[in-house]
Amino acid sequence: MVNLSTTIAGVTFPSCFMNAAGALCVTREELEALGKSGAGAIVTKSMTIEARRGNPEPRYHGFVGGSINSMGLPNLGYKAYAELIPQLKRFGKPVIASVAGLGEDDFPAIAELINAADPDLIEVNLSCPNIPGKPQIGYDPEASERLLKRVRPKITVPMGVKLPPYFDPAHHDVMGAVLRRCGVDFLNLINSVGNGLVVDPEREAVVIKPKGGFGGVGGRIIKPVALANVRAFYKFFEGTMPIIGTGGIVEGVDAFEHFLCGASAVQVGTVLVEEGLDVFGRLEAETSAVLSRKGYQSIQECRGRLKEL
Ligand code: RRO
Repeated sequence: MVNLSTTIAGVTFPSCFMNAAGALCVTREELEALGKSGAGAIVTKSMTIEARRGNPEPRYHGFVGGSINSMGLPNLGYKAYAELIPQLKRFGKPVIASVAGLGEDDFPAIAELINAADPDLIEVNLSCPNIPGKPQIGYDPEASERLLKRVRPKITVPMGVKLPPYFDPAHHDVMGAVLRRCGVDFLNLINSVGNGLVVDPEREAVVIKPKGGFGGVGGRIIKPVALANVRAFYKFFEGTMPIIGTGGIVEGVDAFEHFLCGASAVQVGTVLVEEGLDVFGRLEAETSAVLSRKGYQSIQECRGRLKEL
């Protein structure tokens, strides 16, 4: 029997598969549905101080190979999630609260109140690509360090950081050093590949409305970028940093590739939105079959074991 349970920063997850922040996790109803589903955790939408309706529609578009979104942080506001968290914990699986903000002062304020609601883990989102006029914090190492040093003392549960994709080893090294100095407990790699552009040649038009059609790209086509970031940070921290792999997981074998690169758990965004909550059962069955065919009995056994030539 293959064991698909896993541990991130000392917290045990009954299954390694969970929703990525943003995917079917904004409202109470969606979060409760995740609680009842086969997901190994409930991850909230990234939250801001005030409730937000988000960007104008259309703001999500699925296509063969992936998706593009510019949701613009639609969420209920942090106070609503703080009230919901104790109820969500009754589903008997970890609750991960995703904390965002529209400015640097928002993050510590939200982190403090959300930490008091006692989620199992908190993920600090440094990588939303879709707020007009606000660059992704994760691409500014000094701003990231400043912010994480303010947030760190407010959080007593394991604190993770969700990063944007980096495309050069120098950037992995700079950000790795920042994360080490800031006492980060786990990483989530990667957020969507920001500011991509999908074109509909028939209509000769963009496919989403905000930002002239620019948005975060997710799904199957970003898998190599996600795997590279998981691998780079796994190696930077010499296997000691727990990593949630996010990006391009469509089938069980994709999750296996994330584990080989160094992930201990994985999240699904695009495929969850496209397929619905039954995706968790399918991915579990497929991943069990892959691991068993390869002779592994657990994720821990294959984690990080990617061979180099
Ligand atoms: O809400 C969004 O537009 C959004 C967020 Br906060 C994020 O972190 N990543 C993304 O692809 N979309």
